[in-house]
Amino acid sequence: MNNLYAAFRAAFPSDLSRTCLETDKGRAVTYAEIEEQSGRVAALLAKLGVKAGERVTVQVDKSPEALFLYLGCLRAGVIYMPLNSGYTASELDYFLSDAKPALVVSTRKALEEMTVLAAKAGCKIVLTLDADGHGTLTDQAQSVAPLTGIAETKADDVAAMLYTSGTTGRSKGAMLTHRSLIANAETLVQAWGFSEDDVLLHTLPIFHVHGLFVAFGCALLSRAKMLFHPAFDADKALAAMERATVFMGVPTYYTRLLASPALTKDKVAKVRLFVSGSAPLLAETFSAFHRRTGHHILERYGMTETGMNTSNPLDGERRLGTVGFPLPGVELRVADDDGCAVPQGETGIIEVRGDNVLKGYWNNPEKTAAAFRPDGFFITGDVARIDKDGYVVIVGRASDMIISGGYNVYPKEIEAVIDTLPGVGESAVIGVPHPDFGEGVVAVIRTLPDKGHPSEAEIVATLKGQLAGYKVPKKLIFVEDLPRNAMGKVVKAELRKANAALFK
Ligand code: MCA
Ligand code: AMP
Repeated sequence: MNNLYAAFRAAFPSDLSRTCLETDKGRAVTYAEIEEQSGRVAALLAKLGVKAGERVTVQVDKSPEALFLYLGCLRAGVIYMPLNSGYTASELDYFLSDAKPALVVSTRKALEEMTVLAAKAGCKIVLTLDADGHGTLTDQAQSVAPLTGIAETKADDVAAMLYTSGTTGRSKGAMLTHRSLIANAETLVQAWGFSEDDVLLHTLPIFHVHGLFVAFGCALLSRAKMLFHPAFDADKALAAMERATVFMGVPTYYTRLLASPALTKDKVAKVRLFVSGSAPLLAETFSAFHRRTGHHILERYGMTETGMNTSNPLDGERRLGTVGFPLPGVELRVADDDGCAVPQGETGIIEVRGDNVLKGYWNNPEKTAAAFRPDGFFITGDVARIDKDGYVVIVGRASDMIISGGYNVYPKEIEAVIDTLPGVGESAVIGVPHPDFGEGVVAVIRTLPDKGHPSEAEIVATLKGQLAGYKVPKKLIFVEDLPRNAMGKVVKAELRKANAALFK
């Protein structure tokens, strides 16, 4: 089976009138509806002239219709390219001009702005889709007869493209094939024991790997029912938890659940599995969650480029501070700078190889070549060691990337905006421990003497105009000098240490 949708459809129950997902408003979406509506989207794409291998760029809110769109693209063999709904016009401008989509789907509110940006990137068709499922996409899809088949894609064809940044600023489109997405989802269904008796509480955004390929993929491949929430809200999640058997989230979800007195053993009596990932789970969260609920959260590790690489075991010890073992089908080594495995227990960079790994970066053979070793291992940039029992322990990152509430933040992007402001000499953006987001973004700004500089509020306003909200520093610190090493380079480690208690 070479098309991800074909793999999903093969797992559908024989009775298509069964509920596949239920929204927080009580709307039930059946497998028959999934089949029909994704078929309508696929037929509409053909009618609009969007061909296999072309990109459909999507910046919409979470809804069942957004899933129909994703599945319709798979069925048509068209590349699905979801974008974080928080991205601003200047961020979108880059993604569109790089990806050159044949079709863009946006909210009605963003239509005017998106039409201009799309046209600039050579794309003439912009359709709309709102959180309530309405929009020109839905209207037009209802006017065509649904496609009943599935495009004959090859395993190596790109199913989705997700943008992700390296250390050096500009995002790159990670091309994920049908084969990688099928392989990784099938592995996770096995590893985590998913079955049609499961009820997955789905509160993650669906523009990233975690919510789209891991959570949704596991549910569709196993016929598990989904309780589908538009976003994570601790109170609403807890109210729904009584009916769930599996929950997945980033560490912030767990700290927010713990902050509520409503999280009790009784509340989670039906849950068999809690999964965490996308950012390090703190030991105190793991332990507090166990004390409160009796559950050891299962921590796993992955990346946009690779899907999931390692997982703590479903049965067996889920070891605190580790991300478990390489998943079946994933070869993993901890290597030195030359790509040679270091002895067990020593620290190096995680490299992985397997069907799960991306095909390459869109339109970027140099970055693709630099990301792989000659023997096909992909260099993740995550610093780790393997403990004596084989558990992988992540100890850091090769880049100074920050992970805030499960979203990656690249300091360079923020520094580039701040450094252009009057009266600013230079800025250094760092991540420091934050009780809610895991890491909180902080900008340390060296101001120029006697020049005057914009106020904190003005700088924040400028940043918000250009960057998604989660990237905007939670705190700005003005200094006369930044700590430097002998080469004159700012020593961020020192800044992180000095500000470690900022949010405590
Ligand atoms: C929202 N805000 C944030 C974040 N999210 N600030 C810092 N970090 C964040 N993550 C800001 C907004 O800009 C806004 O700022 C204010 O918080 C309120 O926004 P709202 O949307 O209401 O926030 P929220 O609902 O509290 O959202 C926090 C959240 C959300 C629930 C933790 O960020 C979230 O769902 N994160 C999950 C991310 C995720 O799925 N990651 C997986 C990536 P202002 O008020 O100033 O405007 S996939 C991945 O990493 C790999 C493959 C893997 O291993 O999974
Ligand atoms: P992204 O580029 O959004 O896919 O983020 C992937 C990065 O998130 C990885 O390279 C890791 O640095 C980090 N990550 C994901 N899961 C974990 C985890 N369980 N523990 C620590 N870091 C993680």
